[in-house]
Amino acid sequence: EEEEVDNGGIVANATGTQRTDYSRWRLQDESGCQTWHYLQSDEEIKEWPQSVADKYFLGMDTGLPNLHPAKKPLEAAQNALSFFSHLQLPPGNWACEYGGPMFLLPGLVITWYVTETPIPEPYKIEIKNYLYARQNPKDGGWGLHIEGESSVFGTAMNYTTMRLLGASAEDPRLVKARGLLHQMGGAVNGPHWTKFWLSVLGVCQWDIVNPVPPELWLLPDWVPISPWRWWIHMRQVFLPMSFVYSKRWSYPLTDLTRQLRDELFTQPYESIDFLAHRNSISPRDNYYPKTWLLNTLNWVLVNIWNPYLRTNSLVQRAENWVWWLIQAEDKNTNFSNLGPVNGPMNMLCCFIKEGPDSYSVREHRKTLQEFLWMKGEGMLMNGTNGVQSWDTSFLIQATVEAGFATDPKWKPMLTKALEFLDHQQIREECEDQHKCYRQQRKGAWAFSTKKQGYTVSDCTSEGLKAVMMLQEIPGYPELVSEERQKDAIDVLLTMQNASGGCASYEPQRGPEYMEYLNAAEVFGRIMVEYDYPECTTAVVTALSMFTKHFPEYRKDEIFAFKARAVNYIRKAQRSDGSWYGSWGICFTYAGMFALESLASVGESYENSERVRLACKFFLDRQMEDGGWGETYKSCESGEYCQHERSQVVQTAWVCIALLEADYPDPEPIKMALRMIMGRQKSNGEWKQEAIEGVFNKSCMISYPNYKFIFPIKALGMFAKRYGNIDLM
Ligand code: LAN
Repeated sequence: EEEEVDNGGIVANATGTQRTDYSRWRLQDESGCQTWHYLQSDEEIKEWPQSVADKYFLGMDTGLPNLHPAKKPLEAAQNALSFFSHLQLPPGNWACEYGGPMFLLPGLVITWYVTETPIPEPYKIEIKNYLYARQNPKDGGWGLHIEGESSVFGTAMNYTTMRLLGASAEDPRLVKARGLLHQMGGAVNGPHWTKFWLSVLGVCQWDIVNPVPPELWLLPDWVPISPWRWWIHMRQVFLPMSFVYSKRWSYPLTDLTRQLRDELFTQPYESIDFLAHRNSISPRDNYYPKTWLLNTLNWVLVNIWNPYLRTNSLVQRAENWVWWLIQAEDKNTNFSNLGPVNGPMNMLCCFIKEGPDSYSVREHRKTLQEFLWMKGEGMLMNGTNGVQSWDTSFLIQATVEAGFATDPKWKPMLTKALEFLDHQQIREECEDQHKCYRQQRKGAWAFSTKKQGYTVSDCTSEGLKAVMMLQEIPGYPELVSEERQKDAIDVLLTMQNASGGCASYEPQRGPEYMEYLNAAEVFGRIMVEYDYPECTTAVVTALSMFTKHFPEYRKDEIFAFKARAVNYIRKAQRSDGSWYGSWGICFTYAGMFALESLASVGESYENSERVRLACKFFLDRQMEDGGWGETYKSCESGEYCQHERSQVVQTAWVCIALLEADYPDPEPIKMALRMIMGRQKSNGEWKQEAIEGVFNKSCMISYPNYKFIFPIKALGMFAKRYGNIDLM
């Protein structure tokens, strides 16, 4: 293949596919705000050398040395930590690709297009490369997530993205994708969010979009279905979406969008009855079909409410209130926004309301960069603006658990990590906290950064535990004071549901029957908060650890909280001994947490039927090579689905579970750890296997650092219990 050199190191192969020069990419991390930069001049390149972490993320050779082959668990853990320590970033945190969902880039790219935001050439090239790399080879489409089968959502949205980034409709890969899209009935069969984005782009007419009435925000707070009671991700997406819907704002037709009108449908654009397709949806996209209740409500909104009852003054009031809430979200997050869906949408609202060159639009343009990530396949959009606090907390805990924290070799690394958590603890409440329905947050940790600033029950717990674990070791500075630890506890104590369980960002605020109004079609369990064994366990263990240090602080409340929480864990166990996981795949993940909860109140294999049943559930599923492996189908179906190959991460989870349970026979755990050690590379790393995480039952998301964190923890726990014995 002939390669032609362009400026900026961009090359094109014979088929015209371009590629940037990977040695020019750099990840910048300023207090956890991560952005990727493509260096243009030789001078810049000299001044800002590429780090090992950059190279690793880009899939380049890191040059890290081969290590002494591990025979014992702690040797394997040391080797892993040696490798992983090189990936720590200057502020002290770890980072990684946080991809998986395939519906995020389209929202961003459509927003860029309609707000006429210039897209740097290297970004354009590498986003296309990523989407080509993730196109399903079988049928040419894209799914909801990287491992999912092709759907209209994935295919219509990513096809559109490709075209907006300059890919030709005649490119054989796009021809194939279009063929599949037509086979699935075209974009009219997409879910609600496809119809929304394509209407924004001016490729669909707004009649095809099921109602997103901003008026709902005028409901009094006591109404059980008031939006402030919904799961925060849904209400924060609904918010800007309702603003745009209310205005029926569309980008003026361009040559390109005119072409897309021809390409995305199976019949001529002019002949499509958009209103009639409101409820059209392909079976592949219809994970959670709309209920009769929602369909009726939509019918009333379209046929009665909108034409006859929706007065101008009502619309004005609703839009004003919604706009106020959008601004509050922007202000409270410094334009980071809660996530990758409402971020672009909020920017679009600012564009509509304040114009293309307003301060708000310019700020959004900047912060949206923080969602992008470069890897060997190209550029993708992360599920959050990073995994900073979460992964850093876990790494600290695994390292302490393995007994490495007292080793001078790891002290600088761990001190840096502690400094990071110190900086990232949220120190004050939001402005207008109650008016914008925000949960208490002073003392909390977010999943990513303090700037994003959203309390999460388990992120706060894991952050607090990591801090306490290090600070009690002589030689580590006390950075997070007693008072600030108590602030974290104050937040946690607000997070319990009536059931005793804990949810994610807030305690459950609305009734579970709200799920009848789930309009997204592609996701399950999204409308309100639920109980999660994972989150509940994290809070329980944080409270326990805290009580050891400060036995008197809010003693009775903590005691009662824990009792209720563990009771919930007991009740959530299924009759086969398992727990369903909501944020990791799936039973192996939740089981690890649940058994940790039970262990924390003294329930183990020896004294608890429940724990024995849980161990049996796992042992019945151990694979021949000693490992465990379940596929993402477990999350979708609610039944354990064996993977064809065992998985390092899930195997580590089960080892931890069995060790927490004090399972009496070490043999199955040894076998599992041998499998894990056997897969370790000579430089200490493990290679990426199947996807690890999930949200809303149907969408998977990658946690690439788990393949370091959990094996280190499992190996360390084993050595603590059985000694650092030869395993290989
Ligand atoms: C996350 C990521 C982290 C995750 C854990 C901390 C692991 C969990 O225990 C609690 C929930 C939380 C914070 C979580 C919630 C939902 C998120 C933010 C995500 C799975 C990452 C991406 C996802 C978000 C909803 C993606 C955007 C999609 C929409 C449907 C709005």
